[in-house]
Amino acid sequence: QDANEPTRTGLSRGALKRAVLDNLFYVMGRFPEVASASDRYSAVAYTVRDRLLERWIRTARYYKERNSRTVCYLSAEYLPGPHLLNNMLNLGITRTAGEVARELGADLAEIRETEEEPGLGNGGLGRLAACYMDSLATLQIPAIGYGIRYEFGIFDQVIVDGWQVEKGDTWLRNGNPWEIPRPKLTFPVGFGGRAEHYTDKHGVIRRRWLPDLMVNGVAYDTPIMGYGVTNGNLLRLWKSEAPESFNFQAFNVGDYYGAVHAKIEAETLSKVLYPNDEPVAGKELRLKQQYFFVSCSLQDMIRLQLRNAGTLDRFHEKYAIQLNDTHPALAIVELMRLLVDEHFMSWEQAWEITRNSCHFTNHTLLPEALETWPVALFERLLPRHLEILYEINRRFLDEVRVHFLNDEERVARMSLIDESDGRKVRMAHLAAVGSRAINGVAELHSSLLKTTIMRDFHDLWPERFHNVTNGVTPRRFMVVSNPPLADLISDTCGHADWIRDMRRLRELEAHADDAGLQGRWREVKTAAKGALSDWLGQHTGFRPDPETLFDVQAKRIHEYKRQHLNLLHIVWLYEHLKQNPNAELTPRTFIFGGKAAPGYFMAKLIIRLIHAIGEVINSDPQVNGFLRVAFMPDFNVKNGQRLYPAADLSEQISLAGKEASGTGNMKFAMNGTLTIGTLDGANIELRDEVGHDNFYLFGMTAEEVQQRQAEGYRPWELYHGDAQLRSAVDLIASGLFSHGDTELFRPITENLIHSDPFMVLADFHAYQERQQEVDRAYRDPNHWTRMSILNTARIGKFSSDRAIAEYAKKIWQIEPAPVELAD
Ligand code: 26M
Repeated sequence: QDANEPTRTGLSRGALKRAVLDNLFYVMGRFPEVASASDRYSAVAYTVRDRLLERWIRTARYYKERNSRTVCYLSAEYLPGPHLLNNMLNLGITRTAGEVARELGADLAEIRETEEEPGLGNGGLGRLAACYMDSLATLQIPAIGYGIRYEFGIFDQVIVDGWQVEKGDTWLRNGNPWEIPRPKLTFPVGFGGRAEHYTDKHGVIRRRWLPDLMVNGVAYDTPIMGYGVTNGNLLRLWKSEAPESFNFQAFNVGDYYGAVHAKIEAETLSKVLYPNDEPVAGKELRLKQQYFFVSCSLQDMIRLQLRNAGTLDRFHEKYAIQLNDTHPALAIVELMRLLVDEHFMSWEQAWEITRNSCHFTNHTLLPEALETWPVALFERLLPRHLEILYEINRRFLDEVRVHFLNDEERVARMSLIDESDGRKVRMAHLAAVGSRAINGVAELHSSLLKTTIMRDFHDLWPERFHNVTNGVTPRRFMVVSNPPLADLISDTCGHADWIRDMRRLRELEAHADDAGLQGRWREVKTAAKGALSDWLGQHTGFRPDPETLFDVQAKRIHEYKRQHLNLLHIVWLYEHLKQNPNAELTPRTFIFGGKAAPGYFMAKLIIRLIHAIGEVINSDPQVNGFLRVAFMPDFNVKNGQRLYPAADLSEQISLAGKEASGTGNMKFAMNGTLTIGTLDGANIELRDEVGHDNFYLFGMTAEEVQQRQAEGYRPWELYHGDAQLRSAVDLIASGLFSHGDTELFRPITENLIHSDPFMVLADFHAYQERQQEVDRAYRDPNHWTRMSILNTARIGKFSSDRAIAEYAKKIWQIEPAPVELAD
């Protein structure tokens, strides 16, 4: 029967095996004997891809026939992680594929390792976009994710002498089996030039833009399949290219060099991802990237709507555009320009459509992370857009004046233009004015939005404000990254429906005290720790002991996330152990992971300090039975998948009020990791869900932080007043960790003592106390395992399926469109 199955679509062992051999020969041009690991990977990937295509194309046809309302998720970043195993899971062929690999003398684990992940994002925001694409498909909601096909994604991090060194990411080196180029789907995007008046054929005076540079955006499509459904959505990323005509123009006037130069300029646009998780002032190329992908995406939507409806009058009924932070906020101005200038719509109607199409998610309250663009730069690159922005602002400020009589200060505060220090466009204000709905990403964050950076907007339009607490996909972060745990859960619950309905994990609760489950639960955790240890041993030379408590902090390195609070505690523990060699202490391995923005001096120095402390502690036989420090280089989606299953304790220790949500907290807890954390972001809701007894809370509340700062925060008083804290800081300053160099870490210690903007010293004592409680609790395995099981059992709320269902209902008003697979 297997022999009769079609080679390109069959899911049986026989069909899969034939397909892999076929692809190895006809796509990669290799006999099995001479195939490289990369050839084998590609052959398997093409085999899986073929099987997605039927579903994917069927979905596209079905959505088109139904003319379904469609979510357009606009994001400058996506971090999907490796596709292969996720797609196998969605097709339900993971097991068969493993068998086929074995029969062919290959190993699925090795094939899986060979995949390069698309690192098209920095961290939380990009990974959230990928989780949402997964859930949109699984919930059968028609959606297109629009973004940029960066040729170079986030850098690879290597550690040299304890310092971060950035290596260029070459993810496309061996080709990308998951994408399909669509050269016919190309849109022109203009830059620079000027705007002018002209008289149209009806004698009406209109305005138009005459750009002086044109770039093409070419679509590259990647299928995003749902779990256990036929639906497959579309991730459409734009690559920039020079228009063909450009060459000839310049060639005719003899400027060959100029033509080549222009071509290179055009291709630069989608070359590289900015590796910062906050804006760097006035980077022209970044603004170009944003406009480039926004313009291509809107032109694509308009094309589809004109093809289906013949008019743009109901554009907003067809599309729900979601702006992932302000990076795509130019969509508001560009949609106005396209409707008014190019499709000759009245301003009023165009504004009605624009404002009813767009929705804005904010991801940060940090003032330094709010995007602004110098008006002069904006005008030079997008002169017509600046005019439109001014007109939007003029009408908006009139509305403000009518609503709040005699309050010109408020008008100045709310203006789309910041006039205070060189004129700047405020992108968050633009996003707010042009959107139907504005949301934060956790309860605390959404409520702080209303009282801080968006306060005036909340006064004006309270009904536009929402909260949608972030979520993450259990497919990737449980089933794909931790199969033994997934199997154990399914076994215990008697079904695998929890993968689609995470609230059903609650069924585990009844078994939390069951000795049999506890034993198996611990075995799964210990095996994951062993696997992580092996990996770390191979990649760093230090193999942690899986018997120790694995205490993990993995996220971008940032002062507000307070990796240095963790370090101060480690240094304190070290001193404590040296002074009390017989102290009763649970053996622990502190594991860090995370990249620093290449230009963020303090973050890079924190990485150096982690290594410095690790070097001294790990080679001190006096403490080695109890204390070790490891750093996992190149924290990315793939490496995260190794980390989450292996952690006993997850560090979520940002200063309250600073972390919008955090999503690592959820990924760890799903895998039975306990959290030590502050009342920040989604930690608050996570603690409420898993139970206050199963969460290690410490630190000031956001309100206390505000009060403390208003009173005047004086870290040096804390430093002088607390002997343990002082000696921990002093030990770093003493040069112990830097071969006697007392200068190296001074920027960190001085900053803590004299400024401490993220109040590390204020929370130190509470943190240390709570860590002692962790230490004691871990020594009671049954109690610890019970808490671990309860964390997983009660984590259901943080599935991205719940988050997307909330967006669908509260924000987008969109219904599922289930696709049937043909019989
Ligand atoms: C902007 C302009 C120029 C260059 C880079 C940027 C930029 C890129 C990424 C700014 C911010 C970026 O990401 C911010 C981010 O990842 N925020 C995180 O979003 C998560 C998902 O909502 C939250 O869970 C985190 O709390 C939040 O820090």
